[in-house]
Amino acid sequence: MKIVSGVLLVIVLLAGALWWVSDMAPAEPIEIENPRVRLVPGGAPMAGYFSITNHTDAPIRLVSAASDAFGHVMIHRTVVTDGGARMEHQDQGVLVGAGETVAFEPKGLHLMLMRAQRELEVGDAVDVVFGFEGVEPAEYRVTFTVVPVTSS
Ligand SMILES: [Cu+2]
Repeated sequence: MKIVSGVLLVIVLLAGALWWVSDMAPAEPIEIENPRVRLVPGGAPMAGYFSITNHTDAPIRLVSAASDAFGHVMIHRTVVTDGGARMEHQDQGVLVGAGETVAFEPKGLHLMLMRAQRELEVGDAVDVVFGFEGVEPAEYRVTFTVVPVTSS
């Protein structure tokens, strides 16, 4: 009898611990990792890369990006065809499924940051405000680091 109640106590404690852990994480519904902008001097457009993880249990959509450091920001995807590579504006935004991660990376999805408002250098920080549908809050401010154009 004593053993049974001891086992029961352990089970109750474990369940409590599991509930506590699942209640703790994740802190943020959206996680953006390794945000970086490849420096291109001379006023040419620059590409921004990062990965985005949706920690909610419903799909979300990245619909906009803006930055005080640039005159215009677009969401692009590089599409490679027989004739070469071209960039397509993602006018429907980018869907991130529940629990999924989408990578913005070279030769794929990227932010196209146009008309830098000041001369940038490697190591500078640039804020980008992302707009989302399907999650609250709908706006996320993310600090990108300016990296050499040769970095991945
Ligand atoms: Cu582009």
